[in-house]
Amino acid sequence: MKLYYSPTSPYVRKVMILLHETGQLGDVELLSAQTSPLAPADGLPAKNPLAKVPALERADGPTLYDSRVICAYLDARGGDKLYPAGARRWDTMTLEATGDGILDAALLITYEARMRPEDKQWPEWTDAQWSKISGACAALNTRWMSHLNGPLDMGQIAVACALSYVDFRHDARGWRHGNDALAAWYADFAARDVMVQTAPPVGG
Ligand SMILES: N[C@@H](CCC(=O)N[C@@H](CS)C(=O)NCC(=O)O)C(=O)O
Repeated sequence: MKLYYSPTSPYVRKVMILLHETGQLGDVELLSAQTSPLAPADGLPAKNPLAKVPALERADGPTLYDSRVICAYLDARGGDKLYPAGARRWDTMTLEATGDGILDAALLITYEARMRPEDKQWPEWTDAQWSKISGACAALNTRWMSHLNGPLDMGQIAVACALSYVDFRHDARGWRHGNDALAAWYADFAARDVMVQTAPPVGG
């Protein structure tokens, strides 16, 4: 399999952590694809019509895209380790969607600041994206701590990748404020070997 990859993409990082945790790292070749909405990576749109990473090219089927699809596929291939069975499965998937939603809002803020000409930027819209992130952090802090402190699953990995990305690009906004339990959980989770090994490059 070939994974269209960027070392700074938090969505790619979800896939990399799953590959580590399920022992499948050696089954995937990494293909570097630096892509952005204004400059899609060469060859990527032919694999993923949305021109986004991650995308997973398979020998025995069409290319998969969207990190949630790729993670679910690779977890099934690797022995069903990170999406539990039963009622906890739906909680895990909702938690993963929460992490991805934080990422979607955070990435939009990044793109607004980096790609939109300065005179066309709209602070109210950026603040509205931030309120999704702060609302999601508050919900995690008040309603999800028991799940976050349970056995490792894809929901926790997605949330950790999201919080790490918020630190990476939007540290100054201070997501930890008022979210002590979540901040303490994240400090422990971020110290795991797999999180350290997949961290985005400094200055990336
Ligand atoms: N929902 C997608 C989002 C992927 C995504 O937005 N990736 C970013 C890199 S972090 C990208 O490829 N952006 C290029 C673009 O939006 O054109 C997923 O979970 O895989």
